[in-house]
Amino acid sequence: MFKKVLIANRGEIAVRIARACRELGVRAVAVYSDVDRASLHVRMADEAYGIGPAPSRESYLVIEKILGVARFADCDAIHPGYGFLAENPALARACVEAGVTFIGPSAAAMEQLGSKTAARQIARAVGTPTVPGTLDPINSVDEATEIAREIGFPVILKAVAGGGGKGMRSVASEGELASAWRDATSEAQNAFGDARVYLEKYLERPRHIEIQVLADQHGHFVYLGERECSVQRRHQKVIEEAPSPIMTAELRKAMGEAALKLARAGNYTNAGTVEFLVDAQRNFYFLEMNTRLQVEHPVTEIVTSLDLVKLQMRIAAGEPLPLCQEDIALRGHAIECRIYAEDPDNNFFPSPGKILDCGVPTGPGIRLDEGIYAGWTVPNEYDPMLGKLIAWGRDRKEALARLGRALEEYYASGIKTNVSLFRRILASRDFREGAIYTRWLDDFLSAAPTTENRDGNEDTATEQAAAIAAFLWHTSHALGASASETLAIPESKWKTEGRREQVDREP
Ligand code: MV4
Repeated sequence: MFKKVLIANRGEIAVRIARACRELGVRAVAVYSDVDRASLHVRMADEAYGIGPAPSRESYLVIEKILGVARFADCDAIHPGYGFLAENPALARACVEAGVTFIGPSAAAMEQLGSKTAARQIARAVGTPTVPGTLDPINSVDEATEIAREIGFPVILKAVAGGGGKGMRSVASEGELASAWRDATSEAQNAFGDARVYLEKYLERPRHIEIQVLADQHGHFVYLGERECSVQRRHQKVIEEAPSPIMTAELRKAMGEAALKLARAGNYTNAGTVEFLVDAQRNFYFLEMNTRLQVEHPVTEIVTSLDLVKLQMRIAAGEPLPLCQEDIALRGHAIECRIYAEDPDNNFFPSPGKILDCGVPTGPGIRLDEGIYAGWTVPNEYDPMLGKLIAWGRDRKEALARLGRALEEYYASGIKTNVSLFRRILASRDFREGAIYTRWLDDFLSAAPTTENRDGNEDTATEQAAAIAAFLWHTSHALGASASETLAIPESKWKTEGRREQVDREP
């Protein structure tokens, strides 16, 4: 095992990796930008080094700075986390040259499987199903029309360089193709500097289901079941769960084996995720591969009882996988909420700032992966994710009940958070029934308030009352009051107003 690992990241994932290091008896080295000097990941590490100004282009994204620290601090490995340099083959390559182990796949595997078009070609070659459509970019509207007629409408145009839904247009009929072509190509040009698009059959209301895979350096591959990630807002995941509410043992096996075929063909090593779209008939289609540890890895950890970060480190250190496919058993149900410093009442606008106080949910079946503390200021230079709240239950129903309960215990005052969004989602009939698809949340949020009410959302007054009750609970709890006192109606107008002011700081 390594002696010292550099964590080339910040926030909750850097904290998560530091915890794995601690458990393995490995020293954890943090890096931080000027605005992260007092961040939790720095406090959790054994050593920490400044790497420059707040903008990530001048700090967390500068390979030479990261490797400079690795050399100076005599680290034997680098864990990139997710985002930043995690899927940049240049870092993996620079590590090889510097004699430092990159905790992740090889640069070559990253290039092959991390590229959408290259991965699609590999998928076709090995028989992992892909959405019907072209493999190569299309040169003209006429060519697009011809292909669309062949595969049948509706179709979807996607940017070759695509990501985050940019340069993507669905086309219902031939009459819409020309304008969709103009929109998709110009958006792709603006976003990626690459106007090329390709065409696929458009799937209506598909689910986004991904398979977690692990591969060691000795040719052993396993899949760790799936994660259902259909609840997304503007192509950002909001809630993830394992298992998927629609999964069957047969489908899991078929998708798992399809994912491993792809991983094997790309000589993949370490942890990776294979994304699929799944239609209403449970047909699945390969979408893309993520060659990193993902934000939502905890739901898989919980239902498999495995520690993915420690396994990543063991694999990178050359150890063989300590388990084979038959050893992997799934137990219960886990659901994760991504908690952001953003204002759900103001179009989810980021809400960085100083956290005055925060409440940490605990109790049966609860896990909180956070990178914050009371008194810390959420910087505005980075993604404003504060952490992830994850609930486990013996079944989905119990997991949902625990998640709802833990969300009531969660608060971060001084900033806005998106916690009220989860209360709304958990209260909706569609979500409770698992009737979700990739555009479900966007549809849900743009639906008229009457629809939302019919779906079982609490009205504002109820929600306010609940928030006040939660606040009272915290206040009295801190003072050691009894349960009956916590529900007492405030007797003084001053107290009521004071409490209301506090509550208003919460989402
Ligand atoms: C699709 C699709 C329907 N049919 N492809 C969006 C992001 C990109 N990675 C793939 N995406 C989609 N591709 C076909 N042929 C619907 C989506 C899609 C989506 C996919 C995953 C998660 C959220 C999504 C939200 C809207 C659309």
